[in-house]
Amino acid sequence: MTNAGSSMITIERHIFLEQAAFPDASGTLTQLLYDIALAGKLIASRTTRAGLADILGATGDENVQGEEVQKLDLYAHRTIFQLTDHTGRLAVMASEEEKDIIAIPSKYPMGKYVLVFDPLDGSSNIDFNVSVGTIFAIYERKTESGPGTLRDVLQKGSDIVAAGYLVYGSSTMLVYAAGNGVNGFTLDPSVGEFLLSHPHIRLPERPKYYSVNQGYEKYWTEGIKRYTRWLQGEEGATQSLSLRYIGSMVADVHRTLLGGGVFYYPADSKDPKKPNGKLRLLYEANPMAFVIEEAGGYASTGRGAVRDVDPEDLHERTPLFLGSTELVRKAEEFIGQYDS
Ligand code: P6P
Repeated sequence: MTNAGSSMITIERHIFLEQAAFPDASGTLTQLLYDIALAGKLIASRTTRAGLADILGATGDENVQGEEVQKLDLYAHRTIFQLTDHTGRLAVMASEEEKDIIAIPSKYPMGKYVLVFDPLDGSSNIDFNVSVGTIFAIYERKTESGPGTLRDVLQKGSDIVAAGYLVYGSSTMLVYAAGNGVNGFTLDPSVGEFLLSHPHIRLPERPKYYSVNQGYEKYWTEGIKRYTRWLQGEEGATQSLSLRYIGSMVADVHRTLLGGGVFYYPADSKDPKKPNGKLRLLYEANPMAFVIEEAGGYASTGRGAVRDVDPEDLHERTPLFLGSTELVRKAEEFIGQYDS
């Protein structure tokens, strides 16, 4: 008789097995990843019912980005905070929804890790039933002890210990990397377990899609315009890719990871207040860059590796090109050649 479920690997079992690859692991990172998986289950339970409850629509508040805060944004932010603030695994947190760093309440023990997250990215799409997601990255603290500081949070993407995302769509998936490759888990809502569904994800050799908001083309530099035409098969290209753009970063990056190609949000001249484009370095670009590079791809600002950027501000933005290495390097070539 087959051992029922022998091929069924839960995320708990997978993270535990992964931990074995790191002999000096204390298990704290393992526990932190469990915490995030649980937060994902709770957020998923709300996003999949968003159309039913009165949770749709905004709270009328504004977040630090000056963006209308959707109720789900707030729920996701609070869920992640409440599941992680007391565990003794973290020294400090940072969230898209909070202007400053988030201290661990003094009544709780300090930990050695730092968690930065975008609790619900793509939230402007919630009311249209478009996939949205949670993005996270984990670092080791830089300061020795006591409450974590801004210095512990403003770390380069090259110092990431683990990162990943949850995508709340036709199914709920958790995709993460911790230095030993990328693995994807699909939530089985009937049992409330994330099951390993996409082991050892690698970017496909043959790219299929390019992903950018072409509505902003008139605001692009010459280099970006020529790069985009190259992706479409002009400018001496040897391939022509199809355009796919959802406008929800987690969904666009997830498709790029599984289908190959390139996702980019370049700097544009549309908004003088956003000379570096729209995406946030700390909790959008760097975590996704880590995952893509763990899967064999590359992530760039257009001038160099995005994970080499030294952050100066919690909410600083960066131009971002990520996906198949060859395609991202080509973006750097066009920008270097045409955008002095
Ligand atoms: P645009 C969603 O608001 C978001 O922050 C990302 O998820 C997404 O990639 C981007 O903005 C879409 O921005 O300007 O194309 O609508």
